[in-house]
Amino acid sequence: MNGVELGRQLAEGVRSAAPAVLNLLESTAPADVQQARALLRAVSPASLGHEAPGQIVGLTGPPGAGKSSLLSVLVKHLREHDHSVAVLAVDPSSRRSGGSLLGDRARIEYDPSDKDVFIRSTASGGRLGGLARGTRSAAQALAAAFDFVVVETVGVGQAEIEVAEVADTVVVIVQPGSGDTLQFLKSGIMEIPDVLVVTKADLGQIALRARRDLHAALRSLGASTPVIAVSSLPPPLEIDALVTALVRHREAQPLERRRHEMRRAGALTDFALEHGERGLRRLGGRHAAERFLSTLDPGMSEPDLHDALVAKLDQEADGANRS
Ligand SMILES: Nc1nc2c(ncn2[C@@H]2O[C@H](COP(=O)(O)OP(=O)(O)OP(=O)(O)O)[C@@H](O)[C@H]2O)c(=O)[nH]1
Ligand SMILES: [Mg+2]
Repeated sequence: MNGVELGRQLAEGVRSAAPAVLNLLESTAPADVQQARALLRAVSPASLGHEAPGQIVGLTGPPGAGKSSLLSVLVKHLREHDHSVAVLAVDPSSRRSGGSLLGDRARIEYDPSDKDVFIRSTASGGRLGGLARGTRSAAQALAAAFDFVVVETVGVGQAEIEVAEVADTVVVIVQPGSGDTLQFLKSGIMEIPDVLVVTKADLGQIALRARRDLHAALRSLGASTPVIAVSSLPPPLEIDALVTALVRHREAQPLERRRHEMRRAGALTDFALEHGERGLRRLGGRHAAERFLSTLDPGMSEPDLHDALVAKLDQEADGANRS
C-alpha cells in the first residue's frame, strides 16, 4: 500500500481512502510501517502548509454512560449539517464493569453507504498509559479529510488523560446520579475537561441535578467548562448545544500550538517507551529532549520528530565512543 498516495488523497479530501488508511496505520508489517510514516509525512503541516483542518474531539466516559447512543445522534446531526465525520472507537480489550455486562450496550448507528461518515472500532491493544500509536496517527491523518474526528475511549480518570494526547477538544460524558465524576473533579484526580456532557436528560430531575452539581463544582474550581445535559433518545435534546460548545472551544484556542505540543509529546512518549529512562538520560533528560524537539520544524510529523530523537541518541553514542 502506497502511503504517499493515500496521504495525498486525504489531503485532497478523498474520504473514501479512510478504510485503507486505517488498515495501513494499524498494520505492524515492516513494509507497512515505512509506508505509514510516508503517509503521516504527506499529511503533516510541513507538507500541507497548514495544520490538518478537521477538529479532533476526544470523547470519554464510563461504561454505560451513553457514549455510543450519543455518537449515533451526534453523527446524524453533523451529517444533517453537511459536516463529514470519522469516529475511532477504542474498545478496551477487557471490560470489568458496566454497560456491556448489563447486556444493553448500544451500537453507533450510521448509514454505511454514506462516504462522509467513517466509523472504526479498534482494540486498545495494551499500550501502557496511552492510546495505541495507530489511533493517534489515524486521528491526525483523518483530520486532513474529515471535518470532525471523534476518538471515543471508555473510562474516567486515566481515559481522558489518554485522549487528551490526541484531541483538540476533550469531552467527558457522565450519566445522571454517578457521583464519581463529581468526586474525581473535586479531588483533582480528573483533569478538567473542555466540555462536560450529562446524558439521559430525558430522565428529568435527576439529570438536571447532576448538571447543576457539576456546574457548581467546576465553577468552584475556577473553570468555565460548559456543562450540557443531552438526551439521545428520540427526540434528541441539546445536540446542537453540544456541537456549538465544540466549535466554540476550537475557535477559542490556538490550534497550531496545541497540535505542535501533541506531536512532540507523542514522539517523546514513543521514544521513552522504546529507549527507557536510560535513553532519555543519554539525551540529557526529558527536559533537554523537549528543548531539542522545540528547535525542530514544528510542522514535522510525529514519526519524523521521533526519528530525530533517535538520530540524536545515535550521535551522542558516537560521541561517547570517540571520546
Ligand atoms: N433514557 C436514556 N437512556 C439512554 C440514553 N442514552 C443511552 N441510554 C441507554 O443507556 C444504555 C447504555 O448506552 P450506550 O450508548 O451503550 O452507553 P456506552 O457509554 O456506549 O456504553 P459502553 O459501550 O458499554 O461503554 C443503553 O441501554 C441505552 O439505551 C438517553 O439519552 N436516555
Ligand atoms: Mg458504547
